[in-house]
Amino acid sequence: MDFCLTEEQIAIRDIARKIANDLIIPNAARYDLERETPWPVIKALGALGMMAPICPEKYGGPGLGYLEYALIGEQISRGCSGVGTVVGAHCSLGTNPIIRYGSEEQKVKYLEGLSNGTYIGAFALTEPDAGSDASNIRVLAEDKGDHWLINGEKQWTTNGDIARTVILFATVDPARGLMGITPFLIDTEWEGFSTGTIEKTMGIHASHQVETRYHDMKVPKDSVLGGMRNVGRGFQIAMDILDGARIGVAASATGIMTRAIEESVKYSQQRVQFGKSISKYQAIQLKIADMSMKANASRLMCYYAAWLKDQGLRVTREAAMAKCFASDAAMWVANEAIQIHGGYGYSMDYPCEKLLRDAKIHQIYEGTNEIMRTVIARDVYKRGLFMEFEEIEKAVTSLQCQ
Ligand code: COS
Repeated sequence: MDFCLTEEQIAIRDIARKIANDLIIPNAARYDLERETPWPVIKALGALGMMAPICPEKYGGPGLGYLEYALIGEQISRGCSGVGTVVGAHCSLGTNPIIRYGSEEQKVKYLEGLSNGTYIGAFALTEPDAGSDASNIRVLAEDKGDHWLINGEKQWTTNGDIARTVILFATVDPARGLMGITPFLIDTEWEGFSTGTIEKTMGIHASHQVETRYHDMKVPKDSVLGGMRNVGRGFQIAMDILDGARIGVAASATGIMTRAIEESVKYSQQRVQFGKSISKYQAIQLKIADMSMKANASRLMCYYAAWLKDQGLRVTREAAMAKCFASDAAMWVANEAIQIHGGYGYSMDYPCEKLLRDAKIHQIYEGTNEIMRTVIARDVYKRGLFMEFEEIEKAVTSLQCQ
């Protein structure tokens, strides 16, 4: 067991940390207030290949793994998790499906632009009646022989208004249920695509969630992600992609906690009450200790899930655990940070109230934490709790032997 990051991983984390300090933190309050898309950050990350670290070198990316993605995502969200959501949705939901399932033509056409931030990617799964019940999709893709005709609307599409590509999940036949769901790679420049207004969300204002609309949209036959063999495989593909995205949510929540602790340590050392710095009081120290424990546990769970994914293993349980634990912890930690700051914590002049507003969505998006607990419990019933270590060991050994 080796918990050390490599020199390269440390360097990547430190570059992301510097971008957060220099470019994100000084502008985060404005992004929040103005609901502004953080283009300068996207540009800077894109120039370093950090918009999609998991994109293979062959297609213009840096060819890194999920661990590096988590290291970067954590730092970005430490700066502002609205920015973290733009990047996370783009990378793990918008780009990863093309990397994992796209055809060679689709990869060649879009991955380089997605990796360097010229293109932004989005993922459209959710509909009014298909939220947690992701299989209940109504957007219809009719096979018209030489093309598909797509009609319907998606909700809550993060990056929908700035995206060049959308991974759209539609049904080719509602009667086929789960087996009709099909992934499409939609170019938003194609006719028939439009977006609705930006949702007035509680937090993560730098990222936009919009309705994406597909109206009499004629799309080429080969716009099925990965080609015709994936007709009817959309649900499995969406679930697989969400496993990876949940690692990103855990990383983002960990970044929120890190920032909350940094701010709380700084403030408590400066704030003097009853003749001494409040950091000298046990009431504050106990909070700092509990906040740090939760952040560390979350970080370990996140990196572990990322490491497993980089071994090529299915991480459904581990990603759900990391996402659920870290997002619940982030809510708790951000709340404690406000408490340490007292009245100032409640003020928009300090970063803590934003951390709490931003933390909340982490318990909801990429699957609610109720769904995460369902996924975890089902897996424990199916495979047992301690089986996993043996299974992982066997799987990793067999991968190493290949
Ligand atoms: N990876 C790969 N395949 C998966 C998978 C995963 N993580 N999870 C499920 N599948 C596949 C399997 O093939 C499964 O068949 P088997 O039973 O043979 O393995 C099939 O999909 C059906 O899965 P399941 O029976 O678990 O589906 P359910 O409808 O019962 O439950 C839940 C699915 C509720 C867990 C799922 O709908 C879900 O995660 N919902 C939340 C959706 C979400 O996160 N929405 C937010 C999107 S924000 S962009």
